[in-house]
Amino acid sequence: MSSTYIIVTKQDGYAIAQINRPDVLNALNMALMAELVDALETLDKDNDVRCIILTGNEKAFAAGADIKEMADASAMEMLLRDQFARWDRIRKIKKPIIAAVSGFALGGGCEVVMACDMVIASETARFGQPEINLGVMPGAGGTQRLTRAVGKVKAMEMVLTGRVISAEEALRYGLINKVVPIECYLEEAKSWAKEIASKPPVAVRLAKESVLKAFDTTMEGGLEFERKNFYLLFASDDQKEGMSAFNEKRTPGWKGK
Ligand code: DAK
Repeated sequence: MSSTYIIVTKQDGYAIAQINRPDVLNALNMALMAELVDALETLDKDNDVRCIILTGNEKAFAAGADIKEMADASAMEMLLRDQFARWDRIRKIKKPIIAAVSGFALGGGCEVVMACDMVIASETARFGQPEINLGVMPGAGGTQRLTRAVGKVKAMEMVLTGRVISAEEALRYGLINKVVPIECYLEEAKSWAKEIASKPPVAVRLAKESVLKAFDTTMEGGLEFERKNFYLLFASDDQKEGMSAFNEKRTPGWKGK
């Protein structure tokens, strides 16, 4: 199911979707974004896949939306192209997505990373929202998700100055989960994906949904949502199996329902 710009491989219960437009540091043009979202949605429906790794190459995860494609557009063209509606579909993916980042994750690239659920980075990874230097500002979550991840003052610094931060700094600010040497970042992401793929899939799905709910609801609404998902899991075979296996001191065998 690989396409022009996205290479998909599957193994051990997870899939890797690799952004592949290396000549322009994986700049995200419309065709690439369409293929990326299609690939993620296909993997979301694939029963053999329980976790998705999204990655680029060693030099770039993605250096942003394609500036050449946007440069001459009018506001009306930007609105009517509706190219960015696709970006919203990434956050509807139900399976966990791990971003494995090396090199540049800038502008739209950083925003795609922030739409993922966890982030493993190589020591060479660089994160930033440099849109201010182009006369614009972030448009796909860079003012909202970044602020929630790193807090107001750091988000202001990054968005208003366009300053790029290192992997170590991103770790310190809670933007990413782990930094590893460049030789290991994909292997590390694979080991996380394999671990998540070994968990009961329905519980993983509802747990992801519940954590994401924290971003767009009140505490009371979120707790209510969490509790209902918790109760719902008692309708799954996997809950019966998980708790029986614990009591019988054996490894559970998940059915995924
Ligand atoms: N777009 C198009 N081409 C790009 C690009 C980009 N974002 N980034 C790099 N390239 C191309 C370069 O033009 C160059 O192509 P050639 O000249 O060889 O044809 C090639 O990639 C290699 O780049 P450099 O020669 O510049 O490589 P360096 O190592 O010297 O520099 C760099 C790497 C990452 C520092 C530099 O390339 C750079 O500053 N790139 C631009 C980074 C940037 O400003 N990114 C933000 C773009 S704006 C929205 C959703 C998303 C967005 C907006 C709205 N909505 C939902 C509403 C997103 C906006 C953006 O991301």
